[in-house]
Amino acid sequence: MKSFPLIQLTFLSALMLIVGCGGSSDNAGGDGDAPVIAFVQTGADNDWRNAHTVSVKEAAADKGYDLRFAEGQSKQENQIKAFSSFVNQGVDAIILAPIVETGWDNVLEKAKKRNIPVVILDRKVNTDDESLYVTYIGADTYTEGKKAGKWLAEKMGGQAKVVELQGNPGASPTINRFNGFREAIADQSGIEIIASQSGEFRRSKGKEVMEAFLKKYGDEIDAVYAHNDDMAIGAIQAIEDAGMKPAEDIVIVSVDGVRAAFEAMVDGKLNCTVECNPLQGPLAMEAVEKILSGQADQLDKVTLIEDSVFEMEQAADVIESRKY
Ligand code: GYE
Repeated sequence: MKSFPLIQLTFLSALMLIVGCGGSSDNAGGDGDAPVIAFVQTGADNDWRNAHTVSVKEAAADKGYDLRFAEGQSKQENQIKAFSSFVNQGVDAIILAPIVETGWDNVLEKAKKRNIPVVILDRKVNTDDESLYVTYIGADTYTEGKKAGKWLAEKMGGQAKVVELQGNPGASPTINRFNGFREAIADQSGIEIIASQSGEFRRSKGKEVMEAFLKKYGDEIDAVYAHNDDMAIGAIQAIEDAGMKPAEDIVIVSVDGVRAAFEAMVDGKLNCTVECNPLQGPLAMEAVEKILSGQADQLDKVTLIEDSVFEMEQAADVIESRKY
């Protein structure tokens, strides 16, 4: 019997795990003739991301596409492996939600050589060669950061010591929400960001970082700006564990607008969330449909989705109508 070194087997099984059929056959409505569309997702680390994945899978099923799904478990190298594997399979199109902005040129070139069109979804790629993808569709994360900054400056009457929980380093929403917020408070000399660190867009990490901030700065902290709701919810737990009242002793603003954030607002624990709609599947599949029918030139290079701001006071009235 032929034996494989253990390391190679581990690598192979890891690859099979992330590129495996999980998510394809259960949702895809395609038969043998259906276009095969690959979706390379970042991971599954928060409520927003899971709603995003479901939206893409459902939209593919609605179009009758055969969707092949892979997620990178929050690691770019996993995404690159999955992407390359889909190129080798010769799929009809690839949708990529890139975990970080840079480092994509090689695999995108590989897809271009095989004439496989690529749609960039949700997060941006940073490349000098824009011909490497057909179109980008995602939220306007810079404006989201600005909205959060403007809301907070007003709420605090222009005076506050703020701690910031950032998303994954190098991810476009992290960069944009960081910069957009700063632009909004640029003329507010009384709003001071005293600490800023990554909570990786995850609840547990948001809690951990907030605990460290509270240890270091204690009741000096007036407000939290979290780049997503999951980290804000982690921060709420840390604030409560420290014997303080979230949303009262420390004002909290975050981004996404997931159901758990609305629940926290209804409970009086979160002050504000800037919406970021994860239901991007239908837009992505419409783009794919145009590309496959030879109408790629009708697509804008960039489509930004604009969203609203929700405050605690409105939460009870709108929570039932929330779709994610
Ligand atoms: O805010 C966050 C997710 O890329 C816009 O990524 C998205 C962000 C979203 O992990 O919750």
